[in-house]
Parts: sequence; C-alpha cells; structure tokens
Amino acid sequence: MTDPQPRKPEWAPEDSDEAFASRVMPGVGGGHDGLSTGRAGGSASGTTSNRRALTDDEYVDGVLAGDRAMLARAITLVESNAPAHFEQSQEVLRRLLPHSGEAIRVGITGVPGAGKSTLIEALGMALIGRGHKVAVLAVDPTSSLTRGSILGDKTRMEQLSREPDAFIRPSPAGGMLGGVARKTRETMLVCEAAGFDAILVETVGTGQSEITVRSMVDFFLLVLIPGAGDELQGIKKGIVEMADAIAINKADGDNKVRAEAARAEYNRALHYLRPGGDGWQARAYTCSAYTGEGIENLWNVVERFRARGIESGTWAARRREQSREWLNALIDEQIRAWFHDRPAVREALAGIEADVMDGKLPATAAARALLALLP
Ligand SMILES: Nc1nc2c(ncn2[C@@H]2O[C@H](COP(=O)(O)OP(=O)(O)O)[C@@H](O)[C@H]2O)c(=O)[nH]1
Ligand SMILES: [Mg+2]
Repeated sequence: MTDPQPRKPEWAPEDSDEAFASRVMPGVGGGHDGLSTGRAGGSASGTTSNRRALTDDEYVDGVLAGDRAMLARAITLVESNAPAHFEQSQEVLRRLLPHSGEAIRVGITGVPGAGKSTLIEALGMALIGRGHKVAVLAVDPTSSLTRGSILGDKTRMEQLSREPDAFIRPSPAGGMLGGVARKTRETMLVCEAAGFDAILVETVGTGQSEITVRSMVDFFLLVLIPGAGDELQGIKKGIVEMADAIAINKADGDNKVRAEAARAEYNRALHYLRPGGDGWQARAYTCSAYTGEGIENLWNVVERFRARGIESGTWAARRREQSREWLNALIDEQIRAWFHDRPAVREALAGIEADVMDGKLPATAAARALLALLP
C-alpha cells in the first residue's frame, strides 16, 4: 500500500476538518459545508468534542425541518465509519428515506480544469433563481491525497456558498472509491429529505468515479472544453457513451468558434455512441460558465429529459435499477469484507496465494479451497 497516512482514521469528529473532510475554507464558516456549525469564531477543534450525542428523533426532525446545522450533523453521522455510529445512521436514513427521492440528481464530470465547479456555481445560482434548493456534493477519490481540488471548488463556488438555498458538501475523505460513493449516495438522500430538490454531484474524470456517479444520478453531464486537434482525444469513449448531454464549456471570447466546431463534432460522435434507443438523443451544447451563456439552457435540457423520462417510465425505471445495483454492490462488498475477516481465511490466504503465484495450484481450486474453510 502506498497510502501516505495508512493509520489515519477515516472518521473524525465533526469539526476536525483535517481527518474528516478534505479542506475547509476559512471564511465559508457558518455551517455552510456543515463542518463548522459551532460558535462563530471558534477554532476548528474543540467546539464539538464533547457535544451531546443526538437522538434519532432529533436527527430526523431536524433534517425534515430543513435545519442546516442538523443537516450537517446528520451527514457527518452518515459519513462516519465508526462502528458505534452505524446503527444510528442507518436508522436515521431509514426514517428519512420516504422523504427523499423528489430531487433531480445530476452528475457532472470532466477533466480537471474543464470548468465543472465554475459551471456548478453558475448553474446553481440559476437554479436558485428558479426557486430550487441546490445541494452540491463531490465524489473525488483523489481529494484526500491532493486536497487542492476541493480548495479550488470552494473558491469557485463563492457566490453559491453564501446562498441560504445552497448547501455545499466537499467529498468525504474516504480513500476507497466505494466508501466515498456510499457516503455521497447517502448524503444525497439526507439532503433531499431536508428539502433540496436539485442535487449536483461533481466528479473528476478518472474513469471509475464517473461510473460510480453515473450509477447514482438521473442525468449525467459531461463537461468538455474545445481543444485542438482530435476532439475525442483525452477522454475515454466509454464516458461519452454514459453522458446524457455534453456541455462544451468556455464557449466565450476567442473560443467561441472552436466551441461550435467541437459541438458539431461531438454531436456526430453521440449520434453513433448514444443512438437514443432509450428515447433520448444525447446532444452537445455550448456554454460559458463565465458569461452564463447557455447555462440556463443546460437545465432546460435536464428538465426535458425528466419530462420525457417520467412520461415513458424510464426515469423511475432507472432509479429502481440503480437501487438494485447498489444493493448488489453492497452485498458483494460486504461478503468480501466478511470473507477476508474470517480467522481461517486470514490464516490460510497468504499460503494459498503463494501456491497460486508459484503455479502450484490452479486459482479456481484455490478459491474453492478458501471458501471451503468457511463455516
Ligand atoms: N474562459 C472561461 N474560463 C472558464 C470557464 N469556466 C471555468 N473557467 C476557468 O477554468 C479553470 C478551471 O475551472 P474549474 O471550475 O475549477 O474546473 P474544474 O476542475 O472542472 O472544476 C478556472 O481557471 C476557471 O476560471 C468559462 O466558461 N470560460
Ligand atoms: Mg472542480
């Protein structure tokens, strides 16, 4: 393992930003990201260490009342990896679940620097203008290592982060993508129960994290920038196939003409890659997160997608399928964890692995032998 901080706990008390979230911007306090809900001006540590534990009712009622501080604490509970919090967080989630699901969930992906955060700021402000309550979440499995991207995000969303109708939550430090994904998915549900009806999930274009985010949102937006040469270079074909729309961002100034060319090119690509068999033809659009041009239109596309999907039933079907896949992913994950945790397996694994690596034992037989050790 190359983890630089192998012993660092994933969970830490709410206000302990170092271990818990990736970074808290000074000046974005007041509980906006849920990490500094304590008294104003208090230091990051020490404000909550002996805070009274809340009851299930307090969490549930607080979230349903739309109380930001309670929302933040509920998310912290959900994000916690401490075994002691598991039962309570699941009970709170179970009770919040019937109050979730009304939101439009949009995943936003693209290479670093494409302008996702800037676009989310512009889109988020537009949505608030339309009467929405906007929650911005992030899935960034690299953030606990690099940290920089989250810091960037917070500054790019300066305006949004001051809005009472916006709630911005940085990616939880989680290391493993699976852990981050679980937290983000459950955080999304808590935000919905608190009345947020537009959920924007930003993720970096690392491949696996897009697939993860795609599996938790209704609409998947790929943000690209007009580039020189072969427009399809640099992004994985599979990502284009997953997109419900492509936004060619930075279509401003000198870039406008190139952005138009890129739009045409991606429309051609989408025609082949997403032929619209599910009743939706994915298209490319130009926009500028700077000037705001085309941003409202992106949301019109999302609205149109939803209207069509609700009419045809694909909207609900996708969510049901996502829930099923999610359950199965969790089963796989838990079986695997349980398996590796069995004393008999722990004892025998290294030896059997060595035999397989040395070519003494076929892998299939080895796997069977290990499973045969279980009660
Ligand atoms: N010209 C122009 N620059 C933009 C636009 N959107 C973002 N940027 C710039 O692109 C850089 C990366 O933006 P950021 O939102 O952090 O990208 P992210 O890594 O995809 O989240 C920043 O310097 C932004 O100011 C845009 O619409 N037009
Ligand atoms: Mg960003």
